[in-house]
Amino acid sequence: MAHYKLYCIGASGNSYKVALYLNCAGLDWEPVGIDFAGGVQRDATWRGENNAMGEVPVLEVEGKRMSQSGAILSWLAETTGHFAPAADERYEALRWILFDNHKFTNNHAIHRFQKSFMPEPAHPAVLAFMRGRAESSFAIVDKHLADRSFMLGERPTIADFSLAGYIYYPKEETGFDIAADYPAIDAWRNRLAALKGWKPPYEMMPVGSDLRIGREFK
Ligand SMILES: N[C@@H](CCC(=O)N[C@@H](CS)C(=O)NCC(=O)O)C(=O)O
Repeated sequence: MAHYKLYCIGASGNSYKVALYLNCAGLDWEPVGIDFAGGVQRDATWRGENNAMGEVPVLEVEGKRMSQSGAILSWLAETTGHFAPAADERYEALRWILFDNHKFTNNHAIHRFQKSFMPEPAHPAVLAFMRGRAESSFAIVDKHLADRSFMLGERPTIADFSLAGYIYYPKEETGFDIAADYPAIDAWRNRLAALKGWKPPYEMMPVGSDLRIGREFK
């Protein structure tokens, strides 16, 4: 049995942040799928045993389970040393991880879900609102990356893994053409994709139920 078990599904970019870190760090881990489309994460027993917040990713190590990709990445960096920010970069890493969770990942992920995974098409005004929010956070990150290789400078850290959650899903699924519209994000994601251990999300986590069957999401 692997040392780290990651409860996840292939379509979960929040899970991919942790999966990508574990693989690029060369750690002994395995993905464990959950029946997300069947709604297991809403079940009281699942929440009691895994995550009271009803979300993946959940990382299990030595019998302990933890959630929130930003907290998991911070803990992994602290306990393994891989991709850890330097002591004087820790709050800068936290600052970008918070921005990522609140805006960069969140708007992109919700827009993708509404666009591609709902049983009924979302109202165009809802999609346009989410798209505008995502575009604005993309522009901020694109500008930031225009004159540096990675989020904190010249080497990859957990901040990069956090922001990388959704940037490799197919453009037909996300509705964003990063290669065409955000050149600095595109160059950055290619630098990350050159790391040993990189794989795209559905190959990294070929587990769990498929979101595309289109069950209700609450
Ligand atoms: N901020 C959380 C977000 C986790 C999250 O939203 N996970 C989604 C899958 S990508 C989920 O489990 N959603 C279930 C729900 O919201 O009910 C993290 O970074 O771990």
